[in-house]
Amino acid sequence: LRLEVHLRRAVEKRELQLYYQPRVDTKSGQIKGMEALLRWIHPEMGFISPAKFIPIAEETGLIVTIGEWVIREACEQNRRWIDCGFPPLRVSVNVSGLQFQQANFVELVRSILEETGLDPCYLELEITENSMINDVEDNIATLMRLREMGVYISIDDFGTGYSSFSYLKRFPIHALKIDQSFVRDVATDKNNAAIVKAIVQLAHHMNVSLVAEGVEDEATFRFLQAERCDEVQGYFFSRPLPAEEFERMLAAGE
Ligand code: G
Ligand code: G
Ligand code: MN
Ligand code: NA
Repeated sequence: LRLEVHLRRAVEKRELQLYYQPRVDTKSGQIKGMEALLRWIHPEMGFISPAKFIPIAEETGLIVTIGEWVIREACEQNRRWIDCGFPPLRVSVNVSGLQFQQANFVELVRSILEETGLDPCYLELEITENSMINDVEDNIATLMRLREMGVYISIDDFGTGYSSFSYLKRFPIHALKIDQSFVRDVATDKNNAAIVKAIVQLAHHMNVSLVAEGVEDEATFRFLQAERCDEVQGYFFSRPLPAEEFERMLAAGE
């Protein structure tokens, strides 16, 4: 409960930061976009993992305010990078279920895009399967409106949730992000290899991109390349970086 009190102040006190991790095109090796990942650096307690504070933010409803800050910050930063003359990239942000279910969510995204002047095609929202299985009809309508706006949508942690194919076929999405637990050891674990191969095929037959997260070594990357996974993300390419470091990496790559 103490953590909750600290978390309430964290937004006002600017203790939250976004780190950025590149999403790499499997074929060309080029950076195609970046995932914004929330970090909390508390003056006394130090670094607090999102795995620890996101669940508290969800229980207390604080995630709605925090999530709004995340989208705005990611859009502002991305707009700055485009204004600097870097080749435009898409930034993806994690949206929690509670945030996605807010009645004004679509209008919030629209107003943030207007305020920041970011073209909607440079924003992607990552939503987990579990966030969408209640009120499926409403959620599909929300996804449709976001899609019509030009925003990209992906399903995060794919394969770990409770959704079924009957929902999946109706979700108007651009990408599936296969969960790290299937990607890890894919080069040596037969079951993971079978699952990843099947999901690549599933994604492609459904006309959506497949993104593999948690790529930590070259063998895993080679496997995903051979299986024609579209994008890869993980420590093998880069850890999530503070904005200034991410910018240095972009500048070095030019
Ligand atoms: O970056 P890291 O692996 O430590 O993140 C741990 C968890 O926190 C992941 O499940 C990730 O999706 C989640 N997370 C990171 N940033 C955000 C965010 O901005 N919003 C939400 N809702 N979840 C986030
Ligand atoms: O749930 P989500 O997929 O949004 O969470 C992504 C989390 O995975 C982030 O916390 C990020 O820091 C972490 N991450 C990113 N790349 C790797 C990786 O290669 N290995 C591991 N173990 N974690 C990673
Ligand atoms: Mn994610
Ligand atoms: Na994920």
